Amino acid sequence: MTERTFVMVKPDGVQRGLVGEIVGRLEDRGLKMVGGKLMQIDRDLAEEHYGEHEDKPFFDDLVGFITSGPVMAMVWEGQDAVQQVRTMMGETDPAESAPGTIRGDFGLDLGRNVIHGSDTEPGSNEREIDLFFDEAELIHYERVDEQWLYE
Ligand code: DAT
Ligand code: MG
Repeated sequence: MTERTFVMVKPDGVQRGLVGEIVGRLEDRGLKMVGGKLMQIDRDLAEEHYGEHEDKPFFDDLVGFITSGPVMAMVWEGQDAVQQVRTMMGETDPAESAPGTIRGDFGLDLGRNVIHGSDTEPGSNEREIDLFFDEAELIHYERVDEQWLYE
């Protein structure tokens, strides 16, 4: 099923110069970027984005971290995009993520795990996309290799 997912290179990933590497991996896989912007998240947006975690002990640190510097917010589209990006990201904790995954290749610490991707809970992807992007910011186009990516 063709679907969209929200992906964000977190402040650690931006500061470490990993935006290009991460975009490249998603592009190489065949996923299509349909929206993207470098942005500084404010506290309100951070708290809403991570609302499911508001009662967790790490919530304040998480909000502090995600607002600590620019992030690269993106929307990616493709077949089973939500699950495929989650698989490419690895586990939440980089220490438990396999080599070859983004978190397994570029992180060591749970609180500095480089990338966010929507989870597979139905509706999570669209909720996050709506939170960060206006519909007009999402571009509809075909990539020239799509006929070779999909049967
Ligand atoms: P994910 O980012 O893999 O979807 P999540 O939604 O459970 O993971 O948590 C959101 C972020 O919060 C995660 O990327 C890192 C941080 N986090 C999660 N669990 C944590 C914990 N036990 N201690 C500290 N930070 C945590
Ligand atoms: Mg999550």
